[in-house]
Order: sequence, then C-alpha cells, then structure tokens
Amino acid sequence: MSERPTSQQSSADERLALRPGDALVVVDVQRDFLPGGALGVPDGDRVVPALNLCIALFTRMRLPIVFTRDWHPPDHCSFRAQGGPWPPHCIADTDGAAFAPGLTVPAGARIVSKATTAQADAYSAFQRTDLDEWLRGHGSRRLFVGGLATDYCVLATVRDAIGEGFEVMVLRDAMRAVNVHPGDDERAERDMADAGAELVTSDRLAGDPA
Ligand code: VGL
Ligand code: ZN
Repeated sequence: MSERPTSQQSSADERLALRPGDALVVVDVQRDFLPGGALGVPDGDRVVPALNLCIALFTRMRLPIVFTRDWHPPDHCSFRAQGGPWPPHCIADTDGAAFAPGLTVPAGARIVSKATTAQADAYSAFQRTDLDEWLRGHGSRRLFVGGLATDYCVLATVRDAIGEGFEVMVLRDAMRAVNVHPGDDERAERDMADAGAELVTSDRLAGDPA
C-alpha cells in the first residue's frame, strides 16, 4: 500500500468522497421486503448494516437522506386479487410497511411514500411524488442509491433519477433483488450502468475526517 496511487485510482477515490450536492436515497427497506415478509427479497435484511453506515456518514456530513417507502392501499392494483403480479405487501400503516428493524431513520429524515392510490403502481420514487423538487430544493445533484429491490424499485428510481439529470452512484452491496427470473439482478445492474449510473461499494465512500 506504499505505492503511489495511479491517477485513475485517485480519481476513483475522489469520486467516492462525499461533497455538498450529494444525497442518499434509501429505497423501500421495509419489513414486507425482508426474508419472511409478504414479498420477501432473498437476503434483503443484508442491506441494513451497509445502509446504516452510509446513513451515519451522510448524517455526519450534514447531507440530505431520503427514505422511500411502498405505501399501498389494501386494494392496490399490483395485488393478485386485483389482477396484479404481487401478493399484498406494504399496505399503508401496517407492520409490513414499517421500515426494517434496525434501520437507522434519523429524526427529521425525509420520507417519500409512493404508489399510494389503488389505481396506479409506481416502482420509481420519482413517480407522482415531490422527490425531484425536494432534492433540487436541497441543492442535490448526485444521488447515492441503495435498498430493495434491485430489479424493481431501485432500478426504476435510478433510471428516473438519471432522466431527471442527477448523477447516480449505485450502492451495489446495499441492494438485493427479487430475482423472479434468475439473473434479473445482473440484468438490472447492467441496465443501470448502461443508463449512466456508476456502481460502487458502500464501504469505499469517504467523508471529511471526523
Ligand atoms: C417493489 C415489487 C412490488 C420494490 C415494490 O420496492 O422493489 N417490488 N412493489
Ligand atoms: Zn409494491
């Protein structure tokens, strides 16, 4: 480790240094998406420690943190009884819709509820929410995104964020996929990269010295 870093390595490190204009977006880390939940994502609980470290870092840097949540009415169109693809999940104000146990949700953190009406689903946290305006109002230009699930709400949120002009860093180790079809996780990562997102590992993020 005594070798001088090449210019490429140092620029990668510089890109992982948090700075004003950065925000953290934690997508749908809710009980129903954890193993054993109504729509359990394999290893979904594994995102919590990685995200908590990011949440601590963004908190220390006084950078915005947004928690999104799936927040459906009991007769939501995505549920099988209504002809949708999913079992009932994340019904507003139920235990299943609560944030994962152990997830650090700082007091005053911004919470964005999505897919809140029966007639429409929304995988992206930008769909019919004020997330875009809120982030712009806070001067955010670059988003670090992790959570559940890689192949649905994370993917859709990342694509929309790029479409809205944000730079996006995807926290690879802080997200997990449903994988209805084997390989959906890899396809989702490729789609995000093709759309212009950078895939990074959360433990390489750096703040200012404490
Ligand atoms: C999600 C399926 C259905 C997600 C939400 O948060 O990725 N997936 N509703
Ligand atoms: Zn849903």
